[in-house]
Amino acid sequence: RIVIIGSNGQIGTELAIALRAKFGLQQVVTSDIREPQISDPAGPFEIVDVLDRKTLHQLFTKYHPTQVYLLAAMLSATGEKHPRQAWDLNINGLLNVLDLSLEYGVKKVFWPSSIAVFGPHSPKTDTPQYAVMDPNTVYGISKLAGERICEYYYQRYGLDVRSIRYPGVISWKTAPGGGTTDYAIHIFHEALKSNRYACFLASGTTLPMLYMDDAIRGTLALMDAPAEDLSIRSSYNLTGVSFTPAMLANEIRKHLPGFIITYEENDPRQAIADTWPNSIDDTEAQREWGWKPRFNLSEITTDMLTNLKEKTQI
Ligand code: VAH
Repeated sequence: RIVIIGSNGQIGTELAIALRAKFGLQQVVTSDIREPQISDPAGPFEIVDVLDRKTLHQLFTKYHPTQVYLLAAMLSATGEKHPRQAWDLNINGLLNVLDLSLEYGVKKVFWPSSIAVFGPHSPKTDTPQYAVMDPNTVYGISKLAGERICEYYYQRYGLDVRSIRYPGVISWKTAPGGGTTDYAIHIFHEALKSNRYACFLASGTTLPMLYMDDAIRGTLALMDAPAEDLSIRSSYNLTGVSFTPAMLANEIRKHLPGFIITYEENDPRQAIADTWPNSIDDTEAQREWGWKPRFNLSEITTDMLTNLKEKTQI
């Protein structure tokens, strides 16, 4: 059995769909702190608080998972509003899952990191796998610490835990999860609704992004790779395409002429975005497990608008 903890989130939701398509509906157990909103083809679901070791124990005892995907976390913007809760959830949730995965002999564990592990003194362009990392958001600090803990559990205990430093992930199936890159999702909803969008990041803010289809395909490719091929047990750099809000608006305008974007000043998320890389070097992922993105900015824009149009017309 495969268990996904945090299956209601933006990435968890789509990992559940992909893993159920691959392994079968009943082979994948989803779990989150509350019932899911979207009525996904229901496989087994459990209410689980990743900070409550008792219910977590019950989950592992009931299903004896061979793989565990931990997607429960508090993201960058929300984390700055609730720093202690973000640290607690992101770190103690991870430690609980790593400890129980060891105790129950789980074969493989997946845990998401983020480009948020890089900070103001990290190289901005083509940020390499190994670099100065001085994150100054609680989210980024917790993800950097989490990477160190994952590598430790691999080296000290032999736990096969694997991880990806996701850039901003763009998708249409779920609402975004309180991150700094959420503008790149909101913009599509607003464009279709009112043909205008007030962007909380400045027009020239370049950030590395990844389409959800690529993110899911890359995650499954990493999890399928032979363990001996993997040299990185902290977390792999990964990226799709880098762009600015202005570039995205221009792409949207090709589909929705007259689309207007305005820019709000002084949103706290700007200060977060300014500490992150403009672009990422993901050579190791390409070389060690064949990573290659498929969606460029034009294809992301077309796919988002097409699917959101259909979704809102249902
Ligand atoms: C966030 N979407 O904005 C997440 C992600 C790199 C961005 O970590 O916090």
